[in-house]
Amino acid sequence: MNKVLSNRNMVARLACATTLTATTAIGTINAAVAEEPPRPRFVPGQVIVKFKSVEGQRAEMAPAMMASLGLRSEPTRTSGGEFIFDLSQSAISAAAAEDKTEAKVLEVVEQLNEMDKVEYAQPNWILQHQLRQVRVMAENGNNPDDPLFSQQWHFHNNGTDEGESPGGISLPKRWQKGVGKNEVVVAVVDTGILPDHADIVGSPNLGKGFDFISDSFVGNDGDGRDDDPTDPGDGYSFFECFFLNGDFGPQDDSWHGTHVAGTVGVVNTNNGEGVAGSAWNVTIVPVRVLGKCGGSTTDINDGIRWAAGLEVDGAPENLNPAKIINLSLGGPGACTDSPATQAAINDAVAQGTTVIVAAGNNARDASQDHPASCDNPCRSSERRPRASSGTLFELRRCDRYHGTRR
Ligand SMILES: [Ca+2]
Ligand SMILES: [Ca+2]
Ligand SMILES: [Ca+2]
Repeated sequence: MNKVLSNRNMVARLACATTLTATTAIGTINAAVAEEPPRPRFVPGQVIVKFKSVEGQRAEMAPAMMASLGLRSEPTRTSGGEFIFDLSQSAISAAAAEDKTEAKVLEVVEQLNEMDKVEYAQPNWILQHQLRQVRVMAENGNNPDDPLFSQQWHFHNNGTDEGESPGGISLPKRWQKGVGKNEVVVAVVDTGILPDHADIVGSPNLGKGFDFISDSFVGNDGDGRDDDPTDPGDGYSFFECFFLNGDFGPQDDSWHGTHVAGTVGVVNTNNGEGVAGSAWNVTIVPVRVLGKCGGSTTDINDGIRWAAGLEVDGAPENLNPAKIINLSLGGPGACTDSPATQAAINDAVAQGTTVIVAAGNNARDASQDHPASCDNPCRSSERRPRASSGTLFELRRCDRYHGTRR
């Protein structure tokens, strides 16, 4: 357990944080609306630093140097070997007096990146999910027998005939060749899961997950990290999250992780209840990283590595390493601004895991989002671009199709 992170009160420190936007990488649809990209936001007062030398990292940042940068002397180590530094109280007070806390973090990041011994330094960006809009289509009447399948138009066979939907991913055709295997593990790195949902309870597809949200306010479950990835809801009241995600609110609970996991296949399919999943027999491992106002880069990265089967301090061994990681999350800013995110994806890919990220939501150029713009993942866009939008969308494209698979 990361005690330093788990004991933090993010509300008190969020005088100037921001937003990244999460999306559904597998399935579903979003009404793309062109808009100005939101300002990237980050955990106030936090800086992520990766030193070039693996050994003796603490020794390389002398107390005098930390003090000169305005950093506290007890950083927290991440799963990527980075350190999370907090601004010292005196530095925060001095910056706050001039309303420049956010600028101070960026200034320190710049100073650190100029040091020879620093591989990279960056803010601890905050990412967020994005609500989906599911379009209700006419009754399909095709298999399976789940009553709401008729509304899952994105699953239908592509076409305009009866029972078909333009843009459908033609799952009925694919199901004729097979409905998936339980040994295929998909980690849904998102807001968690509702294990007692009527269409999920008792599902053999639900594997053991973990809750990586270290801040109790964001986690909204009364504590920091824990072994229960149940989603307690991520709704917020007026102004509660404004400094974190720029939204005045209020906002209802999204249940985004349950939605994504259900789309992939955690739900019981062909059971005469609720909806159908894409893969009827897949194993879903819910990895909770997004809560109220979003989620931090460091929590998300720990979740990515754990999902891939890598060791993370404070978390138990993942007995179901993922063949596929679904990241329906992201936010403004190119991946080059978050090398820690790139490092986590690289580590997962090195394990033989395929990483799928959302791209193109809200009609934002994928090159200006991360992790959509990171190297290695497959990008899944939910909507083809409108020719007039000038927006870059990448539809289910993999930069590299990995030869090694579990
Ligand atoms: Ca918790
Ligand atoms: Ca929990
Ligand atoms: Ca069902």
